[in-house]
Amino acid sequence: MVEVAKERAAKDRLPDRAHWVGTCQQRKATMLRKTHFTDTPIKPMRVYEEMNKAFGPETCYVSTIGLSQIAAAQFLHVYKPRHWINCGQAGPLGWTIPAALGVKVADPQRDVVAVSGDYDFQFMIEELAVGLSSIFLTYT
Ligand SMILES: Cc1ncc(C[n+]2csc(CCOP(=O)(O)OP(=O)(O)O)c2C)c(N)n1
Repeated sequence: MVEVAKERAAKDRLPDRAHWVGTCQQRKATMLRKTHFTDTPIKPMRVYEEMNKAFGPETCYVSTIGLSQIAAAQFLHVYKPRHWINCGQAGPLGWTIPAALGVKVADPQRDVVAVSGDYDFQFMIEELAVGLSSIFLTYT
C-alpha cells in the first residue's frame, strides 16, 4: 500500500488529507479521556490509576481477556516494548497465570504484574503450585 501511495503521490494522484489529519490531531490533543474518578464505590479506572502510581516504568503487565484486560489495555501506562504481554484476539481464559510465570522464567529480573479477572484466575490456578514448587516464585 505504501508503495502504491508513493507511486500515486509521484503522479500527483494522491488526495491531500492534511486537513483531516490536522483535525484528528486536534481532537486527540483536546478531547482527552477522563481517567480520574473519586466516586464511592470506586470505579475500575481508579484501580488502574492507582496501579500506574504504584508500579514503575519497568513493569511488565501480562493479561488475557475480559473486562479487566480491556480496561488494562486502555488505562495502564506501559513504557517499554514487549512490556504489555497479551495473548490477543479471542484469548483463552486461564492464560494469564502461566503466561506471567513464563515471562518471569524468561526474564527473572523483570517486575511482572498479572492482570486477571476471577474467572480467568481460577481456570489455571493450579499453575500457582507449579510456580511455588520451583525457584522463581516465592510465597510471602
Ligand atoms: C476458555 C474460555 N472460555 C470462555 C471464554 C469467553 N470469555 C471471555 S471473557 C469471559 C469472562 C471473563 O471473566 P473474568 O476472568 O472474571 O474477567 P472480567 O471480565 O470480570 O474482568 C469469558 C467467559 C474464553 N475467552 N475462554
